[in-house]
Amino acid sequence: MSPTLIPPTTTTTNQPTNQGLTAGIITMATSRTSLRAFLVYAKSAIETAIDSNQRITFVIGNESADLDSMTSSILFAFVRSMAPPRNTFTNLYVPVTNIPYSGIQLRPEFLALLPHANIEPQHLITLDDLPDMSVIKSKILPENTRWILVDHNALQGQLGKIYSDRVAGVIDHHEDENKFPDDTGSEPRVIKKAGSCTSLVTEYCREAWDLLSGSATSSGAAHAQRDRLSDGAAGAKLWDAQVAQLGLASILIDTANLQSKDKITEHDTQAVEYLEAKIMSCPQLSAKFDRSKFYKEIDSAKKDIGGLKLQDILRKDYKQWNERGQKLGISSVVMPIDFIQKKAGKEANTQSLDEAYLEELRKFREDQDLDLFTVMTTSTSSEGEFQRELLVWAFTDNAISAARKFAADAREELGLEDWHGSGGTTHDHHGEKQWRKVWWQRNVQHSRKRVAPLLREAMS
Ligand SMILES: [Mn+2]
Repeated sequence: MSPTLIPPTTTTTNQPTNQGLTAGIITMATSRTSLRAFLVYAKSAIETAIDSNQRITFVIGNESADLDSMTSSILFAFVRSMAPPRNTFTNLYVPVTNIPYSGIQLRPEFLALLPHANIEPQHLITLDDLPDMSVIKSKILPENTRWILVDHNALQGQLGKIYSDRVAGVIDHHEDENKFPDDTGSEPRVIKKAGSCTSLVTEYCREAWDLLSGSATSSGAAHAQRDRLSDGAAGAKLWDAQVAQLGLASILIDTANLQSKDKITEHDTQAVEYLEAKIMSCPQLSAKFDRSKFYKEIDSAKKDIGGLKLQDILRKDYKQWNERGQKLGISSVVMPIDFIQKKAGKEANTQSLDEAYLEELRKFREDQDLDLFTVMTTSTSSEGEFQRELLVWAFTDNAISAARKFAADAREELGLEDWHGSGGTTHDHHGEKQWRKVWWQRNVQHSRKRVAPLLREAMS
């Protein structure tokens, strides 16, 4: 027999096993498994935790639930569950995508990517797999949980109200909100600048993943020879390569296929190299894998939002904050305002595009009950240049002062330049004072990661 690359308990079936269920604590079998089987198992573990009052560790991404958040949580949970640190709270880490299940359909890039990892939307663990927010506290006791945050560093929303004290670790590339202590014991506290959070997760998991895989990063005749002798090893390589593709997709999307000089860091280039090596050492994938083709496939899926309703486009990549009792919401849209106008005009069946799109934004704002609503667009100009538009709309007196302050304070840093028909005066809407303005944001390196803190600062 060849030296085993994997522990002897390896399961090669696609079915989760129950052997990890022991008295008291839910444990994942240390066996290697496919992502598909892992997710099925992790999902069932939530039910077990509820039914038998057991401990559970969640790995959760941010509320915009973009590709980066989804893959960060999965990559971390997948590797960490198979190589948990000693004396850990639980051996199993359950990755949660921070949206209801219906939100997956709004993310065509998810639908394009998941088959590469041999999973389907229903394998993802979403908020719908947790108890209803009104009863979750009694079904999953806070003291029975631990939360690892990826792609954000403060647990938001209803979950934040109940479980903030139970945050045990974080890996993120947003501004540090200093919400929890420096010492996180055996869990990470990594907050660094990087194009993609998935790059930081990859870096963090690398050592453990290598131990699991033998030396999967190096290829060569010796390995090939050895692998032929072991179906289990070949299976593990495929599973690793599938997960690697998930991670790679996020990093490529976040760095424009490693072309975006403003965003890319050493963490990203190294993570891409590492993940790509995992893909290339899998015989089933290496022959036909082409990074640029892969990037283009996911990127065009992401931009293919023409089939979505405008309200869905606005909530597709959306984040919300409470700042001194005021509610701020920011929608990121991968198409320009011009597209939003035409879309709104079409849906309302009217020629008056300006009124139609403003009406749609107003409706979104009302549904979310916002004081301040911002839309950030990204697009490519006819000359092929990456560009950003920024719309800020204030609906209350406090928000109006904040918006004016933001306009003055952030003008230089963001390179704000008046947009045609840009507004910028207060006006009455059915007796309510409002303020709205649109800019070109010429300093395009600044994403919501920077714009959100600037807006929040102006509100405080
Ligand atoms: Mn991110």
